[in-house]
Amino acid sequence: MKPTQIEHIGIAVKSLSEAIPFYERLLGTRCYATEVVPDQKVKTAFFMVGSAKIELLESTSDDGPVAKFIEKRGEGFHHIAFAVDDIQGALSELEQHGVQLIDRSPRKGAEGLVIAFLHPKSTHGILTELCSKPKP
Ligand code: CMX
Repeated sequence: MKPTQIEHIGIAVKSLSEAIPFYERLLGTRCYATEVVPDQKVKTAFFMVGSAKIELLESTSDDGPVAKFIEKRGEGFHHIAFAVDDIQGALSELEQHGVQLIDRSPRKGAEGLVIAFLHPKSTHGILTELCSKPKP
């Protein structure tokens, strides 16, 4: 697999309404989109930084992955997402090399992308997301 770029960096926050104005000042740019992703039990907010994005994540449910993460570790760096051309091919290749997949096939993520996660226990501690434009 060869990612084409860092698509985004995910940051878990308790409150988007508090975090968005802070990141708008820090990055000198407006949040250009917010979106609820029901599959992931999160509400997201996006900022462009060069060609990559910062994605703030607020949990929409007490039992969602981001709520559990904040309860255990507090707010902070949550995941890195790489853009790939062929997400299913990348997942198969990684699985063959012993990487533990959270998603064996892609599912719907924010911004119309298809996404899949690799378990942090098999990626040196970093929750890793692959994302790709859906095939027409
Ligand atoms: N980064 C690094 N480690 C993480 C982590 C993260 N984001 N989230 C959990 N972990 C660690 C925990 O600290 C824990 O480690 P220890 O065993 O050493 O304590 C271990 O992984 C297991 O964590 P857990 O709290 O018991 O939670 P689960 O096993 O139930 O779930 C995970 C962990 C990663 C499988 C789950 O959070 C998941 O499926 N994540 C992918 C989906 C997701 O995060 N979606 C939200 C964002 C979506 C978006 O970008 O749109």
